[in-house]
Amino acid sequence: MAEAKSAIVVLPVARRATVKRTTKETQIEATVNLDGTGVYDVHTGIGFLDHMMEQLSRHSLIDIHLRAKGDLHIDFHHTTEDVGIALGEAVSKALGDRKGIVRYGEATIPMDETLTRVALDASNRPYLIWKVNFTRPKLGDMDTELFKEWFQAFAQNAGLTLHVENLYGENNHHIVESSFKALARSLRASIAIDPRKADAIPSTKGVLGGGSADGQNV
Ligand SMILES: [Mn+2]
Repeated sequence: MAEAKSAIVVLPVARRATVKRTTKETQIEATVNLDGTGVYDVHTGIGFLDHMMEQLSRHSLIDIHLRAKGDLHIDFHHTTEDVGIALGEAVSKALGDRKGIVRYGEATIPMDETLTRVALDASNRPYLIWKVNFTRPKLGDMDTELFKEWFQAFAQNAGLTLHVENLYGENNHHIVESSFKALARSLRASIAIDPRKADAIPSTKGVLGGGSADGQNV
């Protein structure tokens, strides 16, 4: 009779985090599971923002539970920005010391007539390049100028060098949605655990973030 083989199953450390953030302008609770399946439950009070957060979850495979109550009677600015902050903080917290991650990600996403490219470095060195222009002031009830605010807040708090460029496109809904989808796919690639280097910090410096003043050795 053959000897039973024993399988050693190494369970990965759960890369999950919850962030609660309360100011005079907004109350937000964001929970992420970086190793999810793209399950989401999102209510921000802004329909279009919900739609984008759902796309982000679906295409990054990050499970996102998000509740936001903001001062929408003023406008959508505080809620949009603070959702970006809270979600970014949750992603950064869940990444921990970022050990084992692939670190870089990129995606070029078509949506009918539109093409948008994102390249990112999940190195904990926040920076946003935003080359996205809109020809309409609003999508639904949302000011299109607020999308840059969300990306800025998310990049800053998630610790991403994030470059977003709309290469071409006409439909403003497609332009913004392809930006979020390209972010999602880039994020998915960059935060994946690299099976060949799962124990290593992906930097010759041995640590990610807080780089030297000249930006070298990262
Ligand atoms: Mn859509």
